[in-house]
Amino acid sequence: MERTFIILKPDALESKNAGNILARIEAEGFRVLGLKLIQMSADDAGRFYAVHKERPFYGDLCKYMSSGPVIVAALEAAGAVQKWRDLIGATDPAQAAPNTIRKLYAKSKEANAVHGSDSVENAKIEIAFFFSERELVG
Ligand code: RTP
Ligand code: MG
Repeated sequence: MERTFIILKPDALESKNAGNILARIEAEGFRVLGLKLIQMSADDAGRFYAVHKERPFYGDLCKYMSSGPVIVAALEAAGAVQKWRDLIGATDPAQAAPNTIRKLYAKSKEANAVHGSDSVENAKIEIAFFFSERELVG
């Protein structure tokens, strides 16, 4: 079984779609291993998105991701990383396929409802960034 790491971003909580997205996670057959509501500091967001440090949107992204509460979760499924990325759709909701989470709930390319790890390796790093082993079910 594979793990992925996801975030319900500030816009998803602001628009009260967290429940809809969690229901979709269950309906699509993911097992939730860990889940919590947090608010990242700008410093947390900066470290989490360090891979994007040189990108022009990095500063805005860190400010945005620390602007309100988010829900972080570790999910398990067969092929969880790609399964989640297929379910969320393209980064820009205007480009996202019908019925994907970003098509349904994202507001813009930045405020795009959800995050998903882009590889199994990064999923491990991202889960460890937010969760201790004791916070994950076996
Ligand atoms: P994520 O990492 O959040 O799952 O999103 P992603 O792989 O689809 O997109 P990525 O290229 O990794 O970008 C990370 C997040 O940065 C924001 N972004 N803003 N204004 C812009 O042009 C722009 N481009 C990216 C989005 O919030 C994106 O999800
Ligand atoms: Mg990404």
